Amino acid sequence: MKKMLIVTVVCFMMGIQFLNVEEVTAAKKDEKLVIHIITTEFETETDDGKEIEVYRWDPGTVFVPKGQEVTLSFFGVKGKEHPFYIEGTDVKGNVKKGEETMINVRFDKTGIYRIVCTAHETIDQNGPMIGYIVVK
Ligand SMILES: [Cu+2]
Repeated sequence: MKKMLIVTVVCFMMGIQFLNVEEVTAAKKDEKLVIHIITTEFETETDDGKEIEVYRWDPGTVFVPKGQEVTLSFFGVKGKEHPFYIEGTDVKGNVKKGEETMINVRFDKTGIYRIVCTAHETIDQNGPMIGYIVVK
């Protein structure tokens, strides 16, 4: 039991170590940061037998450093296609199943920018398929 605890603590500390390495790598200004986002889908059935589903960006929230050019890589996994725009910018695109859509962006102002899929924007449209880019 004591051994298990020690192993757990060591694994936890190594996890923290890896996290630090990750942050240092991502913070390098001369390297292009690529942020990967996929399209996914959740399905379930309510108690009265109604099937409901929602399309999502995954991850639903990403963090981008202000003033740094980053590449957003969207890969279509679930759903035929997802036309989208990024609020507060002129960025528009479309993500199709099995295809990767790459977009280079730079945000010069801090804030929260929403990635809105126009096909699944609301609950009625099997959404909300809205992601959040946090620029800090
Ligand atoms: Cu969509």
